[in-house]
Amino acid sequence: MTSRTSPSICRVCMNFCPVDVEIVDGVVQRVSGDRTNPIYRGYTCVKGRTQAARYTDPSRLLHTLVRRPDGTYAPIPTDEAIGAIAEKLTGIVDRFGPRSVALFGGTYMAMDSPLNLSMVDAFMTAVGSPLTFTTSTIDQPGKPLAKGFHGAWMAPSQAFDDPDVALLVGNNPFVSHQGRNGAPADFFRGLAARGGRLIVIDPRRTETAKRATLHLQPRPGEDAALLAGMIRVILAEALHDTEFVAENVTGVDALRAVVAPFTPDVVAARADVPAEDVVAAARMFGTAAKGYAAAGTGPNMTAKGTLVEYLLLCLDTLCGHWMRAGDRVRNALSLVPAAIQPDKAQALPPFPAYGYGEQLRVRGLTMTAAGLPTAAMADEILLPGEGQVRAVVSVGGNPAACVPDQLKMVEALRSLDLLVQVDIQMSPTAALADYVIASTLPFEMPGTNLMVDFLPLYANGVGLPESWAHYTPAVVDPPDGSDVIEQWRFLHRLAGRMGLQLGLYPALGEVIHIEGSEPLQLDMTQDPDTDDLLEHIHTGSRIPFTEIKQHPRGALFPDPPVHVRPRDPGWEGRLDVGNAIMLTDLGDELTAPEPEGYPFRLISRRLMHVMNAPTFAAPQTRPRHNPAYLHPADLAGLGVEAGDVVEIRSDRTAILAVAEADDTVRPGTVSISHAFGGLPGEDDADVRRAGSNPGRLVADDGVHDRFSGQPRMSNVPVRIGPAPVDRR
Ligand SMILES: Nc1nc2c(c(=O)[nH]1)N[C@H]1C(S)=C(S)[C@@H](COP(=O)(O)OP(=O)(O)OC[C@H]3O[C@@H](n4cnc5c(=O)[nH]c(N)nc54)[C@H](O)[C@@H]3O)O[C@H]1N2
Ligand SMILES: Nc1nc2c(c(=O)[nH]1)N[C@H]1C(S)=C(S)[C@@H](COP(=O)(O)OP(=O)(O)OC[C@H]3O[C@@H](n4cnc5c(=O)[nH]c(N)nc54)[C@H](O)[C@@H]3O)O[C@H]1N2
Ligand code: SF4
Ligand SMILES: [Mo]
Repeated sequence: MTSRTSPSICRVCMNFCPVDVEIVDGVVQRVSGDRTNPIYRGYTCVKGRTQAARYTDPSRLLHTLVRRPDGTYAPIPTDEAIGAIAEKLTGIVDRFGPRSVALFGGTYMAMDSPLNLSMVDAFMTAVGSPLTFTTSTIDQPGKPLAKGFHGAWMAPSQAFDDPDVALLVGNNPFVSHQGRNGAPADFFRGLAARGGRLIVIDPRRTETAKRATLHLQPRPGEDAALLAGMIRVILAEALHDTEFVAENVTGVDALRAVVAPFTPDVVAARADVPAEDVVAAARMFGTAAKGYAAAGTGPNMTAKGTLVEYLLLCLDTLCGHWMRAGDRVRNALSLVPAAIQPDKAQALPPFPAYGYGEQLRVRGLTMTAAGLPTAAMADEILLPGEGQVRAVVSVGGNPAACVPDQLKMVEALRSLDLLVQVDIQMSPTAALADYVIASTLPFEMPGTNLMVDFLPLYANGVGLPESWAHYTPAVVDPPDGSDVIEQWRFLHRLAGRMGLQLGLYPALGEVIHIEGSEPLQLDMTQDPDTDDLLEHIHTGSRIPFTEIKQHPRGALFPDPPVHVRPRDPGWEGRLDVGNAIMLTDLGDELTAPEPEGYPFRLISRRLMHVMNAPTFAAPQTRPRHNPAYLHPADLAGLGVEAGDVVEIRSDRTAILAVAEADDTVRPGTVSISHAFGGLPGEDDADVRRAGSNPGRLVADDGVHDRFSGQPRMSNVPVRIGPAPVDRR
């Protein structure tokens, strides 16, 4: 028996915890947190700690599969599959044009290797198709979109600058690890130690809300009204940073006029929270010297994500919660190109964040700052005519389970001429695919924490508090006799077989157009060396890749220090808190009609033991299903007991779910996570084992955010009743 322990990076979720991987006879045996780590301090979650089981689970795909005419699957050498896919894709492009090929990129595209994202861009550019859909526009697309309406401060927010107040709206970092990355409790301890305040707005008394100084537990979907109410108090009591506003902000009078009707009483009645709590939250936020506001997925999924994110930016801007000239950026970017480090105390004025680039064929949707609206993907497949999508390549995601309006998406995926799914298991999408490419697992490939380094650029309040960089080599080989491939390498080989030439940009180079950033023309005749490509995509980073590689357990890189520079002479850019489109939408909030006949609101959430879709894991941690959590009083009112199967019905369709009692859930809401269950029509009998898919209850062309196209995936009006007798 040979046994060794290798340091590596957990890549089951985007927290990228440094871990020690114990390997016995070439097989991952045990994963534990690296206790020597100065940032994470040995932190891991249950998913990370139990992931060894993934490497040997009998349901792991070790071979690529091809669907036979009778619908069953047979193993096929990966290279043979790639050859066949190349031939089919080339035929489809020749016949229908490049736009007939779409790519779907899910969460694992961004996770196991930082090469995936660059390779996806290179591949789709070479194919000539603009149709890359990702989860970004069904997640928190309001974040980049709102910056377009508001503008962006060209230095970081005070989120990592020892804030005295944090306002978290529908965000639960204790479970999701979205927020301060690292060990979630550390941030909140630090905040409390400084005498700081935590304000949480969430219809559920979440693990995070339990630590809050003030928890508002409103009706879902009322965040815009609540934030407008807070802004009204801050302006009325002149708690804002008048000096910062005078120098850098425009639109205050317009905002003041539109928030005028959002009095504490009006807001309190709408959201069903105490009026004095709205005032208290505003004062807590407005009087703090330093602070920040951030939303999670919940509010972004209410079809008002752009507006909510805009109002949060307005709150931060009114209170001057942005870093100033001379401030030290403690978490200066280490791995992404240094040229995009925000480090100047000045305002980038508003810019177009939608309405440009690719025009989709439905609902007037276009390219956006958050990417192409994924809610239009099913229509782009189903709608006949010029540009109709005939083939989809899906990497790192599970569109058949995760994209809202599952009924339509599954119909669309079934209708394709070619569906290729890269996966580690027979997910619902794999079960519809013509080819299922068996993917390598994270410890079997090199990687870096590039994506978590990038997070502070994406939004306020996400990322690591210090400059932390980490590279890991592959620490184990794929299982003996297996034939698995990295996601990016699959795309590279596929392009090679299609006769395409790929140009690989450094990280974000293609998206952000960094001056001097040139694509590396890849050798298409042989497999590239992973580390050579990693070195290329980290071109221009503040810390050279070769330096990062010398620290097997990762390292802090405080030097060279980054300080915020003063405003350029003559710079006149201003942030806009009075955008006419946003303020019109806000004004409409007070008159929005309530749907009748649906007494409950279904709200989104995450579960500790899974990363979205259930993946095989150690048997003791694998959840059997995703419960529909209801307040005990609601259960009693429905005449249902915990553990009973209930029917949840929206205006789109109905699903079955297993009810569970939970007094942290606001009465009148049902809190349920997504991506469970099987294919429509096949999973009802199995609900206690396989769980339920709330995305099935959502129509992709119903109530939606008009900029991102994101449908209402939280605050969904539903009726709940006992399941039909034969289904209980
Ligand atoms: N109703 C509703 N719908 C939602 C949401 C919601 O809250 N409610 N949330 C939305 C959000 S925020 C997101 S990001 C999306 C997520 O949507 P997706 O990204 O599509 O979903 P995931 O479950 O993260 O994708 C996981 C896929 O990758 C596979 N996988 C797991 N581990 C690995 C690995 O190590 N390597 C590889 N190659 N594959 C792996 C899994 O088998 C699965 O098929 O869902 C969205 N949909
Ligand atoms: N353990 C675990 N971690 C994960 C994931 C996972 O599936 N499991 N998924 C990952 C992904 S893809 C993402 S995008 C992040 C998401 O990270 P978060 O956004 O922090 O995810 P959640 O924990 O679902 O928190 C959303 C919160 O919004 C609340 N909410 C729902 N509707 C509303 C509303 O109308 N208003 C308000 N104010 N709140 C509302 C819910 O009650 C919930 O507590 O998590 C990531 N991390
Ligand atoms: S928080 Fe995420 S990265 Fe850390 S151990 Fe858990 S799954 Fe892995
Ligand atoms: Mo997400």
